[in-house]
Amino acid sequence: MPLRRVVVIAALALFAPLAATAAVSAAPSTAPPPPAGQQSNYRVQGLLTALQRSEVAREGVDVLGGGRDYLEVRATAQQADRMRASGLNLMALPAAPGVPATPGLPSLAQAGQFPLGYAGYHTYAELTDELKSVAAAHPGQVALSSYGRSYEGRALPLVKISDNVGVDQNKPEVLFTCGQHAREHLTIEMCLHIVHRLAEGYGSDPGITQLVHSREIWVMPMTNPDGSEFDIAQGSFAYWRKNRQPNPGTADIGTDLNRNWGTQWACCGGSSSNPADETYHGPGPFSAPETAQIRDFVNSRVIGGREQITAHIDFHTFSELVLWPFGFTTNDTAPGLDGAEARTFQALGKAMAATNGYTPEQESDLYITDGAVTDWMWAQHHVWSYTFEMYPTSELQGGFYPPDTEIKSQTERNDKAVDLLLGYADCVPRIISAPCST
Ligand code: 0X9
Ligand code: ZN
Repeated sequence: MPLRRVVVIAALALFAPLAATAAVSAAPSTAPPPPAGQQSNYRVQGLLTALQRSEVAREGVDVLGGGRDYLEVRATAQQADRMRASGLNLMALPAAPGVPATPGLPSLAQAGQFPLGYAGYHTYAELTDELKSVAAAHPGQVALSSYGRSYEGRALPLVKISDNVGVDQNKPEVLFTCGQHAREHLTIEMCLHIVHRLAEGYGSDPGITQLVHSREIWVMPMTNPDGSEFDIAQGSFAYWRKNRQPNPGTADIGTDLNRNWGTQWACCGGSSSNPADETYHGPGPFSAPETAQIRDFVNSRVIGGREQITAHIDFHTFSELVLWPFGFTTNDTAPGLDGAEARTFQALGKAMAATNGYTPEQESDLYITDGAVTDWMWAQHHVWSYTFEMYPTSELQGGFYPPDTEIKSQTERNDKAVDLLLGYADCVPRIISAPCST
């Protein structure tokens, strides 16, 4: 019990620093746009197996999204030529709106703001302001704090939602994380939508009231704020994915946060050791402050030897998928993930996908990843951890940059899936009538 108290007080104490740093952290990255210069988008068609898709992902090209028989990639002309020469079927795709075909083109948007047609998306400052308002409007249910600071010093926002939010109660805890990848702005809106919906539904919607009453819910709405801000720093989108941590000895910036986690880090060809690549895994596990501090927070929720967080969704875009561990192996089971656990992951994954129309599959069915968050959450803490790849399914529908008119429908689209995860959080194996385990 004393330990629980300490954790709550520590979290609440960080509220003030977040408020205080909102203005300071408005200092944006002023670096020039990344050398995305000669890159274009392509659909690589006829990739029928996970092995084929994993091989393309290992080419060093920037994988944007994909499905059962294709990947969409961002590649230089030379990379495209090489892929075509190796027999791959490439179709050129138009750039998403708001993304200048030629870097350096004047942009209609103000630096540091979203371009025309995207004003409904939230910058870091807009997000933190809005979170403060929600917390102020619902002081009994919503608490805003910070779980640390990004590489560039921005406070990393943390929202707790529960019926008696100031007290650490003994209830199943659920975590939602958004924005590990900078350019996936729709995911920030997803986490913000979760906060609004749970805060505003409490006391009026019986289902939400019950969920907020019976759970402690943590939301990390912008886990890579330096990257998210950099992506809009020039007034048009930069296609930025990684964090903004320099790589000593190179001119290359950034680590792919979703390759930097400590389970099977860099094990299996599902990430890159080249700092220039989009899937650079960093010099070591948790080398990025942004992943290390999520790890520390999740570790801090071990109370009495038991991880309090039981379920987790890490939101990404795009491809409309519900994915579960492991990503580092194409086997359904592995040491630490037995048959009943795999069936549980599948059952809840499929049930959630049935509510939003996404495709459910194991992470590695898309392509192999190592050092991804969901593998760590499960292997380290037995958190039932899912990746959602949100709208759309293709660059042709805007890729990472759908217009803001899509925000409402595409975030609401996940309401039932979010509720299902919250509802099962006390005993996820119940979904296959298996005993509740740790
Ligand atoms: O590559 C990723 O980290 C995620 N896709 S994204 O386009 N948003 O970057 C997918 C992670 C899920 N894991 C696997 N597909 N193995
Ligand atoms: Zn992503």
